[in-house]
Amino acid sequence: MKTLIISLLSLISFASCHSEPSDTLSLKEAYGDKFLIGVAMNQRQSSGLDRVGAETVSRNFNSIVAENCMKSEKIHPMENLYHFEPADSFVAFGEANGMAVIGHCLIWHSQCPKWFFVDSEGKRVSADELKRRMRDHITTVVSRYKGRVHGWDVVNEAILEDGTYRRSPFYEILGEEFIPLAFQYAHEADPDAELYYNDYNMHLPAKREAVVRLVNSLKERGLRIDAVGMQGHMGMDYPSMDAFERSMLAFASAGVKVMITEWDMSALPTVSRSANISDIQGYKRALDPYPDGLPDSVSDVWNQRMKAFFELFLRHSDIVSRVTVWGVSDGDSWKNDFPIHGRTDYPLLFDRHHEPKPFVIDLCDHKRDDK
Ligand code: 9MR
Repeated sequence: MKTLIISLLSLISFASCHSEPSDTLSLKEAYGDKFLIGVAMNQRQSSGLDRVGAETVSRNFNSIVAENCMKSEKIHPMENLYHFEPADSFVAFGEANGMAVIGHCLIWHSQCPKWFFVDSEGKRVSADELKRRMRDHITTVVSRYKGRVHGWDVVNEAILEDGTYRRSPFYEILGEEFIPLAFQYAHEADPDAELYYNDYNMHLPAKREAVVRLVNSLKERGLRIDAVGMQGHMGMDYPSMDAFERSMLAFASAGVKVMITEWDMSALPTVSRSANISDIQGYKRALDPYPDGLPDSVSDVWNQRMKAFFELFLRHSDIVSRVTVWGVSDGDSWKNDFPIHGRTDYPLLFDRHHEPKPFVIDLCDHKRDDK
């Protein structure tokens, strides 16, 4: 019943949202020749339940990435059980729309099921056993979509802000070696697929340098790595454009392409919990200041900053191969639940009615006038 109601609501808003033809270029029409214009899809969109969302994707983007359905916890919840259906429909959606399909992600400490690291008695597995499990997982998933997935986030978020390795179970059991092994297994399973290292806060100098060292060491071993994914989770006051650009250039100098992989910009102020932790209600209000809409003054600053970053990516289109936003419309964003559940954020390119934000219209109109 719930599904039926959602479908009917989707149909109604689909009709109202798309009744008027527009002469505005879509993002992929305007900038698809510079780099891939991608978006993360959730399961409701790729399965067709959210038809409005799916339509916004097919109209505006030429690349998709799975927001959750290919993560190990979802696709491989138990050692002898794979759950492929959502990932199958995600890949099929991309193929049906002629898009570059991106797999996210093969090895990540988060959203990784517990069974991965323990034996039947609950004891930590040996290095050899973890290698066997990694190989099985990567080979099974990558082979299933061989020739259909354009590129994989092979390892996600393995390096900390200070440039050291994250103490994840992968690292604790295998040491640094788990990263080259993951790239080797992925390449063996689909030699034609592009392979990426993906991480956040990549503008920080120590992290930048560590990722450059990682790229160099993979290349020295003769392993394939095509690009570094810079997750673009931004705020109104971070990162500085200068530091972000410096990392883009550093990665390109190491001989890989740069991808802006998870772009979104919170429009809400950055709030420190330490300010007054006894005032819980005040803290919540500070974290959710615009539940009924973004004030124009804030929206203007947000749009200018997003536009400036997009122009930065365009200026470096010789080294940038993809720009992917992390969600379709504001209502879909993980930011509405972080750092507290149920707040109202405005971080994406399309608003809650699937209308493009002013800076997107601006960029596309500008391009149309050029044509
Ligand atoms: O957007 C994703 C959200 O729906 C999930 O609940 C969350 C679970 O960790 O992961 C989010 O996506 C993350 C991505 O996979 C890796 N980089 C950080 C993203 C935001 O947390």
